[in-house]
Amino acid sequence: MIKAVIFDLDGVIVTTDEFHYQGWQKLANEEGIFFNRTINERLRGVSRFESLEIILEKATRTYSHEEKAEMAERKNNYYRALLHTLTPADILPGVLKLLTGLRNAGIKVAVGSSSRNTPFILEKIGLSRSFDTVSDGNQIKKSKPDPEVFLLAAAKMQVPADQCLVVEDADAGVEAANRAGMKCLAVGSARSNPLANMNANSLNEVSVDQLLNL
Ligand code: B16
Ligand code: MG
Repeated sequence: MIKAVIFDLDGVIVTTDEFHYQGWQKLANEEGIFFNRTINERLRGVSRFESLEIILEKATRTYSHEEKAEMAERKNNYYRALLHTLTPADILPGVLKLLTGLRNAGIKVAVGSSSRNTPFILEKIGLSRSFDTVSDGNQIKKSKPDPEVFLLAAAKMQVPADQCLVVEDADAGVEAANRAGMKCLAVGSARSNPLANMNANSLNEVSVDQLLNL
């Protein structure tokens, strides 16, 4: 029986995934490092520093820790400039309907995101007060596919892991949900992931009843 639903943020609640791509592409261009949308798919759900390490696999020289820190910060500045354009109109289709339906059914709702920008994004889209708890990149040591971010959300809600459902758009996030012992709905980029209990293109296609009966 599902008692809580934990929503990933980037790619599930809002399309910040495109902004991440644009920020990394700009940085890679400046550094002369090959980067494209296929490589970008590997960055979904993983932390900023781990994302940079994936991008640097294509670099032709090594970078010092200081250089890496500067590059991660530069990308984050590009990304945050784009985040300033966010409004509630950027919430993905189906999200608000599900949040309302879950709350009406007495189900707890949380955010479980690797992003350190989570509080800022939630504020920009007007959802800062819409969740029982927020677990994000500022509060964890290991990012997805480690289950830490979801286990923290469950602990804060005081709901056992096997009564939680995770909604994810990243293969790393689906793996994290599995490792947490939680059910998982995979959407968007993870819509074909066979490890999920349910797959959908968009949350628009999903009803509260379907989620609660997983
Ligand atoms: P930041 P999620 C993740 O968010 C993104 O999918 C991933 O691409 C990003 O590197 C990570 O957040 C860290 O983001 O640089 O803002 O701390 O999908 O877990 O909501
Ligand atoms: Mg995501």
